[in-house]
Amino acid sequence: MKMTFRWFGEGNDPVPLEYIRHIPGTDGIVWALHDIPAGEVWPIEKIQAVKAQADAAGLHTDVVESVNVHEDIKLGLPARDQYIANYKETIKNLATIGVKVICYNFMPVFDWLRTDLFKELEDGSTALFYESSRIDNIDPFVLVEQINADRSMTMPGWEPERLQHLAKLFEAYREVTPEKLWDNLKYFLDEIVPVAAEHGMAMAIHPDDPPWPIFGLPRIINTQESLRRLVSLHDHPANGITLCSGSLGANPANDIVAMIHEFKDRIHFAHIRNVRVYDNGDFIETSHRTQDGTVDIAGIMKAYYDIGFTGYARPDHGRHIWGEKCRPGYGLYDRGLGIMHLWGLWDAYHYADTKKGE
Ligand code: DNO
Repeated sequence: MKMTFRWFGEGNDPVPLEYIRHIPGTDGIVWALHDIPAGEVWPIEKIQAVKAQADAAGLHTDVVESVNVHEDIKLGLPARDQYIANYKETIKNLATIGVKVICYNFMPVFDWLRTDLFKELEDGSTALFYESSRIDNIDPFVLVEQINADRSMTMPGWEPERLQHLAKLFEAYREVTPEKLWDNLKYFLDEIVPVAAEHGMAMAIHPDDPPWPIFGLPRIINTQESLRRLVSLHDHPANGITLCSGSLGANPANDIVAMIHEFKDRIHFAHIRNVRVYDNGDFIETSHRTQDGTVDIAGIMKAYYDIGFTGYARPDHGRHIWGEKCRPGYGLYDRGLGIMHLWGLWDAYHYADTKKGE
């Protein structure tokens, strides 16, 4: 397992790059050019600038999260061919610095969604929270207006420059059934996976977060069965998965340990975090420690250990602790603690294993 840490870039992330090196067993950053809009080619000079910064801090840049997929590709519109051509150019440019994994998602309109970014936990720290009743039965057209009026409600996917397009997008997605979205995903993968493979890279789809449809939009990557369909859609090792235990874990019916065993050859990137799911379907993100949430982190680490996982991993959203001012979910402290919990489990399994028979 190769441990990494997500970093949003100079001026965009308050975590100093060199601090990441202080976290034991952590060798690389997970990065992106966050200022390049989805669909545009990532320029080589900008890619190389990030690589130079990471090199100076002694960290690798093997994993990109995310090269976002333009909505026209997800919608299957004629303009998708140009956006797919641009995606291929980006892959070629990323190959110049030896990128190995590209994480992306195929969630219409939105990426991850929460209703509260700083919900207080019983220990006084705060964390990302999802309150079902605030999302279920919401009319997205009304919500666009509300957010237009109150920018403090902005969430990923609701960036001011996108807001005016949201109503149009919802309109366009009325035509897109889940089956149509699968077709559009296949079209994308058939074009992209061979190019990624040719450049020594793997594509790794991130599951839907939360793992169910929201605002009436189709969402298709959120169960073991859907991951099975995904890998068979374009049957090549470079058509892979970012297995996110926190996203999938918000649905207690998802057996993540079983997924690790079934998709072991296709998991190129592991996002590992805990979440506490309440009886009414609400969920809050907790520390990574197994006992603090409802996701079996110890079992998940055992599964990764047992399959001899050699892919990339990262801790995922952390709580906001010790007064840290950080991007929601992406502070240094709790993610650093998270890594130590994950390595602690891994090392203990390894120790128990190597002692066997001695
Ligand atoms: C949230 C992240 C997601 C993820 C994308 C991958 O914190 O896990 O935003 O980066 O879904 O494309």
